Amino acid sequence: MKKRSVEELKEIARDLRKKVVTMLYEAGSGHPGGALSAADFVTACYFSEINVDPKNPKWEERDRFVLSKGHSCPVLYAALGKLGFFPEETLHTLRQEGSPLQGHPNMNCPGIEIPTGSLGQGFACAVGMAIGLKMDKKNSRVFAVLGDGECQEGEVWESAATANKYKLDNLIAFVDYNKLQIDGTTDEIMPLGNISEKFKVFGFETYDIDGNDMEQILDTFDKIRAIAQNGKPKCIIGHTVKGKGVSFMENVCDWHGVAPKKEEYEQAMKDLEEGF
Ligand SMILES: Cc1ncc(C[n+]2csc(CCOP(=O)(O)OP(=O)(O)O)c2C)c(N)n1
Repeated sequence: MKKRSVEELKEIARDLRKKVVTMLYEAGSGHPGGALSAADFVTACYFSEINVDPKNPKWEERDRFVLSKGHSCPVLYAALGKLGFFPEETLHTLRQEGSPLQGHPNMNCPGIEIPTGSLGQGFACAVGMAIGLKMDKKNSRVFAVLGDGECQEGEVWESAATANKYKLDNLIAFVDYNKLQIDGTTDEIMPLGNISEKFKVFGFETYDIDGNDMEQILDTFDKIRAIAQNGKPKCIIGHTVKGKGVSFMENVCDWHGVAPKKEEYEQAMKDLEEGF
């Protein structure tokens, strides 16, 4: 993996965000909020931490990345395109019939490990992958991104218990804790209590960080690598902002699953280019 500076990674995250907004604008539909909140973690994974080979997506020794909150896939597509898993022009085909880039990820897209979108299932698959890698005595790791709303699913906790049982220290979960879901705050819809403590009692090593802070994400990866084989799965609780980087989308629930119209698109690109 090429060594990149924090500044370079922040620039990549900004580029991914611009691509997300552009893809959704062109498609006329999709989910901006959770894609923008997860952009820094996705960047840190793909451009600094995980081992993948865009020219050989099925390389056996690769790390696995599972976007369990599959609706946020535009940011994953933007990362995969930038890395060369497929031509970047493909990003313009988001959600079109026949495109590998569907509204939720599927296996027609190079680099996608498992179809996701039904919340909870991706994490269960990630746990299964981590078990499989252990059985095969591989050193690869599995990174899984979950939403906080997704953590209301029972399957998440069945999977967490399984990760504990099988001592999956090769599993790194990231909860994109942006405090919002489709139509309200997670606290209003179904309070989660202390997510960090919950994962801890399920046997995870936990890390509470600002999930939009590149330095903190990289620092956490360093900490995780330092205790890589301690027999415990890891969970990063990344406190994030839904819609991060776009002034009128930040912390606004209505931007969960709506594409920007022309003027909104132009404003969003200006915000991402110049800051606000
Ligand atoms: C099993 C299941 N139930 C319901 C949905 C519909 N759904 C799609 S996104 C979403 C909200 C998810 O909230 P969160 O996990 O916090 O995602 P984020 O805020 O990061 O976008 C829901 C309920 C689904 N995809 N799967």
